[in-house]
Amino acid sequence: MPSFKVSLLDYGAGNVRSVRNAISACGYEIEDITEASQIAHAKAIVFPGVGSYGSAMKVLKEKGFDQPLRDYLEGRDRPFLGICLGMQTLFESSDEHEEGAEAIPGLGVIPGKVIKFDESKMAVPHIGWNGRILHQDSPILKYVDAEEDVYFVHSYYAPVTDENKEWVLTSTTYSGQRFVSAVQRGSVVATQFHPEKSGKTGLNVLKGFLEAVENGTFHQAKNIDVEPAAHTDLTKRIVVALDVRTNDHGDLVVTKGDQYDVRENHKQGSETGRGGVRNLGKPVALASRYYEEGADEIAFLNITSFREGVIEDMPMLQVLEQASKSIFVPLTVGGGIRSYSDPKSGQTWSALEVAARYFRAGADKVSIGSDAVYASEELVANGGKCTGESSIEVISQVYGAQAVVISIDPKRVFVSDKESVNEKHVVVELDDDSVGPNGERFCWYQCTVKGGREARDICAVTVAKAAQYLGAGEIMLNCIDMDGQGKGYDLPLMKAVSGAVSIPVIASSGAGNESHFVKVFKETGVQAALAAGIFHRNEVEIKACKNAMTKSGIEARKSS
Ligand code: 1PR
Repeated sequence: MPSFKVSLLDYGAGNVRSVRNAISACGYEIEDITEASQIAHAKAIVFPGVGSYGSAMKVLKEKGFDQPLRDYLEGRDRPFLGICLGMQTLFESSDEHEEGAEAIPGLGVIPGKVIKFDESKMAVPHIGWNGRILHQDSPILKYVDAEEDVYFVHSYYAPVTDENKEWVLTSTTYSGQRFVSAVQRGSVVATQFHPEKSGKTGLNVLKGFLEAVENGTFHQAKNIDVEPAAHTDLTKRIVVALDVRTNDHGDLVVTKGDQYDVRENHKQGSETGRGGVRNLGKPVALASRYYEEGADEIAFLNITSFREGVIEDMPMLQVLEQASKSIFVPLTVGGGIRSYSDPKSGQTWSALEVAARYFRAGADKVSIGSDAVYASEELVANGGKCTGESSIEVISQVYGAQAVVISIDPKRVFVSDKESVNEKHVVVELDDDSVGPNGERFCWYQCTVKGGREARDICAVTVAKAAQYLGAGEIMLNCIDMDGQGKGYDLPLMKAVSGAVSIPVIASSGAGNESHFVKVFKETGVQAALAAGIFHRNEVEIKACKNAMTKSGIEARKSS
């Protein structure tokens, strides 16, 4: 039986539902800090920073939490766990501020400044699973093997310096840049990574911390000599997608199409010659299975959202609420992330309000499909001038680029020569495996909206670049021609888009076996590969894909 309640410093800036769920999963109750006076009496404070450095510090100040927190942290003998921004605010200042403004002062507990990753050398943000180099042997990490990877998502980092090195618990390298990935001094602990999103490894970090509070064993941490050349690598991710919709009986099911057609074909006796919606299982149960089997991320896509308003579509919110209680890897939700007005009541919701509902329900990222195509068209029409009003811009401004994924649903348009295509479209040369039905050696990838139902006069490369410019943090790149075919990813498309943007690209559509994952990672610049059908039909195990990747020298997540 736990002897204390965890005091959660949730200053209301965003979704900390997963942190709450992870603490509960470790068997602890939570007490919210709503008054500054509670800080001094807390037994253990967990501070999951959300939003930007400036806004976090501003809210701490406005609520009068900043000085009581400094006092609490002063002696290093009161248990504290900061997460992500909750670690960065412990430093003296951060460069995360508006252009031209001065560095924002932090709590100043750890010497040094938080700075931005160099966008000219690496994709920013640093998103995904990466390792840890141990600088201290600490009871906090008692239940975690040194090799296990943890989940990061951040654009700013604290470098390891002579001034802060006695604080460093672990460091991590990203594209050769070493940064502080966890700190501990006395009972003050903080992680740049997200324990609540790092699967069982993350829960074990939390367990180690809570047990050290319980037993008062923080002092057992001992410094370790670190090999200067030690480094870690960002792993390539495997994402499982669950296409969700209501079937003809009104049940919410996971389905899977062939080239986006999710109905059984040619059902005998049916008037239309078409069968019902394929039912491959229940969303939360399937997602839980994938979590247990090692999925690095899970995406729920409401594939009929173009028909109804997402706010009305409460089952998807419930799916997220349920899933986030027991699934501790990043969750993305897509379908219907746009502004919406209810014709009956006349009430309207902005895209930001829709996204906020999903973040509060437990989503870490929202994925925008049709609306991203419209926003890109508008950007091009405006000669590259942003309106500041698109769903990508508004959601990214409030929740950060890492929370905004763009889902692109292109179809191939084969052509025999480059010149016959309007010059605004990027034409891709095809390899021998992908030539067109009439031997065409080129194609451009035409974007669609409404789940592939309507083609638009804009290509996938243009939408990807526009979306990055508008503030998206990641691209989920489907291909309708390859979807459900099991013949492998569309490599020319993956190459063209990942080569045109600096944000991570998730390859999607067409995975049929382990070798397809190896191929897409070896031959293109994508950072993640998504599959649906092969996992739903139990044809291939996630573990087998990771083994094949590792055998081919591709880093895959190591987990407990
Ligand atoms: O336009 O913002 O409302 O978003 C709609 C979302 O729903 C988009 O992300 C769009 O891709 C998705 N969507 C719409 N219709 C379908 C459909 O299948 N009829 N699903 C659909 C797209 C993409 C992946 C798919 C992969 C891998 N699904 O989730 O599962 O292609 O499949 P595979 O491994 O079996 O080949 P908006």
